[in-house]
Amino acid sequence: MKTLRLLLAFAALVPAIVLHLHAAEPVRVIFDTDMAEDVDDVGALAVLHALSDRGETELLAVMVCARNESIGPCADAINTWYGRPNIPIGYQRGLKNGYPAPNPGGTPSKYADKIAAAFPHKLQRSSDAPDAVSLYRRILAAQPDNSVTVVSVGFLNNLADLLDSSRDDLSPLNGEELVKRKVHQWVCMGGKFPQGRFDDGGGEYNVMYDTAASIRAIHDWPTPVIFSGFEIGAEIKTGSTLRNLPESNPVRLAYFHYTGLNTRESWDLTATLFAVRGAGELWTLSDPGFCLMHNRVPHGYNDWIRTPQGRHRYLVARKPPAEVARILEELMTSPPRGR
Ligand SMILES: [Ca+2]
Repeated sequence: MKTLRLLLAFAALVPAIVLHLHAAEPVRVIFDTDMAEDVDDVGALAVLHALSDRGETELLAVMVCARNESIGPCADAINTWYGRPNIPIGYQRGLKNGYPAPNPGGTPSKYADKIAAAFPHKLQRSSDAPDAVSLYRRILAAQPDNSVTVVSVGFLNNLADLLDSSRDDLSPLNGEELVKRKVHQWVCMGGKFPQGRFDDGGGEYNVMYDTAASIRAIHDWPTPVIFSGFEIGAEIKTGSTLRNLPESNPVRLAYFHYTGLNTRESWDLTATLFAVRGAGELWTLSDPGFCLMHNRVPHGYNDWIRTPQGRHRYLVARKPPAEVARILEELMTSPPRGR
């Protein structure tokens, strides 16, 4: 009898649980990418579009943090191909020291200009796009409080510049206040955990070049930061199943020019998947701590300090890399809804 009562009580709860699952709001994401030297940015953007098609996320904007006139058009072409031609794109104006530095020509890319040349889009040059900081401010100001997830998969110059921004016509709040009000969390593909240096003493790519920007963004970010460190994406290899897709797919073309359609590490895809779906069964989160950036000439590196007061955590692998890879491959090869 007791069992029956329990069963009846559970049955009464089921509609509420189902309703709750269906009522889950899409995660509002701003995607901040270099999309130049490596190709996993393209895979990550494909994952975001696939998750948008499933109603799990809403892509509010793409911000470009590297210096390269083809990245904006490339991202615009991919967004357009996925049926979202009006996603705003912002372009950096404050990059001090990207890869390879010093290089006035910007970060080279094996694919960005080719994607832009092959697929329809509106934006002709990255620098035709609005300043990323202004676009951040405009979008954040219009969003509900504590609702936005920032996913960065490149250098941290845009985020540092956002924190440095002053009140203006877009918002009466300065950058730090605006982030604190609107950003639920920042998911950062960057750093290496818990040991931040490689054997040669160097740091992780995204945080090491514009070290001053990394220091400002990471140390002063006023809401929780979750790092998907180098070690997470490095184990997860994706991209080879793109060879089964038609050549008319821009994600396939980008990987073709970068890897020859062999696999590539999945740093940016992993951060993006986590940003939308959370840790789920795939990862656990570290204890809280503080990601301390060291400013070493010419490039910096990160360190990890465990402290219960910390606003930072990093992902820890839980499932085998191949299992995560299967999920990512399925998303990055999904055709756009309606195509
Ligand atoms: Ca990247």
